[in-house]
Amino acid sequence: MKPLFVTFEGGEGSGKSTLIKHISSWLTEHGLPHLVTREPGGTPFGEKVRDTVLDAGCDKISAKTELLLFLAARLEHVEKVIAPHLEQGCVVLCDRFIDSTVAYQGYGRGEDPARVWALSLEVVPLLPHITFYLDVPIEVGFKRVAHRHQGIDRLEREAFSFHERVREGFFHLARSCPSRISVLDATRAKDSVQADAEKILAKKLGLPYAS
Ligand code: Z5A
Repeated sequence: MKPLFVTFEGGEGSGKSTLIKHISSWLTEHGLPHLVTREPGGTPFGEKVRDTVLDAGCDKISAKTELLLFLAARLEHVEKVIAPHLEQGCVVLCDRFIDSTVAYQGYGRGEDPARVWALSLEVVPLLPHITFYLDVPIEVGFKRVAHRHQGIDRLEREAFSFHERVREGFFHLARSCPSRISVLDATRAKDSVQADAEKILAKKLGLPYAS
């Protein structure tokens, strides 16, 4: 079994969770063992960091503190969960990873993106094999999740301009790493987005794919 680390990136409501669920079923149909996980989260510590860092009632923490919290959660996640699964030859599907850190804490919060990238890799020297960046205009993504009852978190309540900078950041990353990051136009119907992702994964995994 060849391990494969796949990450899903995008703005709020871009359809990452929906696509991951679909790809998980698709991998099951092909009999491929896999893990579905997310960031921040994926370990008990990571879930606590998630609660803290996304808590809308949390006092304003500095951009650097926020960055270090995401990285601390990632280190635990990779050491305790992701790396052991990859070592067993699993496919790991992860909702957000390093590109979110560069896009949100770098481009969004205004920390130097190159430094955020370098620090992230110093703390956790692991890059995904494949990253799907699901692109939707900010207003489309927010409209899709507007019905949720839980209220909006610290990052969601940031200004429109913050989310625009994040989106630009994702585009910049995609241009810098074209062999790793596939940009999917996520304004299309779910089945079109899913078909694109399946095709790319089938090629990488050596699976037959009828388009
Ligand atoms: N963050 C960070 O700042 N730095 C970091 O290093 C990391 C994370 C790792 C996590 O939020 C926050 O953490 C995130 C960045 C920050 N903050 N923001 N903003 P989260 O995990 O709670 O939220 P999210 O990642 O933004 O996920 P989401 O809101 O759940 O969106 P999604 O997973 O991308 O979308 P979805 O749940 O699959 O779909 C939303 C709805 O759209 C749903 O009703 C679907 O049925 C529908 N949908 C999905 N696809 C389509 C298509 N193609 N057409 C129409 N409708 C669709």
